[in-house]
Amino acid sequence: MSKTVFITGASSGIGEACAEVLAREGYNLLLCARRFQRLEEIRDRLNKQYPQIAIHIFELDVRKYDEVKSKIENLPSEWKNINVLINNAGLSQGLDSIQDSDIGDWDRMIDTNVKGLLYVTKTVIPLLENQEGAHIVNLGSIAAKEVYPNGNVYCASKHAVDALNKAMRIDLLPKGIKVTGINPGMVETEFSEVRFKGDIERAKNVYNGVDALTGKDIAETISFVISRPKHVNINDLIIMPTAQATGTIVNRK
Ligand code: NDP
Ligand code: 8X3
Repeated sequence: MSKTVFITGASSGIGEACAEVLAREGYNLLLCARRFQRLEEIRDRLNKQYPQIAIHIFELDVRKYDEVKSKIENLPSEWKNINVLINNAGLSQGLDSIQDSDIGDWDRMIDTNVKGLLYVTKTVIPLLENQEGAHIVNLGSIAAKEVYPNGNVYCASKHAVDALNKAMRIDLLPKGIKVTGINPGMVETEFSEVRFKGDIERAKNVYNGVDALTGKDIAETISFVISRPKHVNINDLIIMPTAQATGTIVNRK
């Protein structure tokens, strides 16, 4: 029987690419995000390309615990056997010093990247238990491993994900649920547009002269990670563009 992968934040970027790559690999897909219309377009496109898989979509704001709990607990029964959870929903807001940054931006990052990931994980664990290949994949970042100027709260939120990877690996050990942290450098997605609140020019400049990673690069890595034999877990990966050495040291053409 085909395995089911639940991807949060599947409406763009890395999440959308995971849906595409994992559909190609024959997984059934449970997809959520806030932008439902985007999810409908992705579902319709993938249904045409891969008619052999099943796809279920639903609107979800991972920051709202009651919504997370009720929507996941009330999934149709055939969607309650989840093999893999990809905690991908996340964002950065602003790139300012602590003294100059906006408290609303801090709240959105912490609520989404840390609390949202926890809410979804807590709700999905009972559905992962006893499933073949039970696995949680958490999207961290190079910002989980280092801190760069003005990255403060985004870096802190991703450092928290790094700590939670380790904590989940310990706590979920008796349940046999694998936990993997995926930590990319620059991936060209809507990430910078969101960080710079729709300033497209500023967002484009982030990737100027760099062969950045694509969502597909990350998705293919995740596909590899979740297809290892039962006794093998890849704990943690850092994936960078060849032209990027650290969060801020980049060799631009
Ligand atoms: P995108 O902005 O392209 O995608 C982010 C996704 O998260 C969207 O589908 C968005 O959907 C979803 N999302 C955001 N907030 C919420 C929410 N409250 N509830 C549900 N879904 C939400 O960026 P990326 O694909 O690049 O980002 C994906 C993950 O990868 C993030 O965790 C990011 O921190 C991480 N990452 C990104 C890197 C990069 O350089 N791009 C590098 C390292 C890590 P919607 O708006 O429809 O809700
Ligand atoms: C996204 C990568 O370097 O902009 O997590 O923080 S970075």
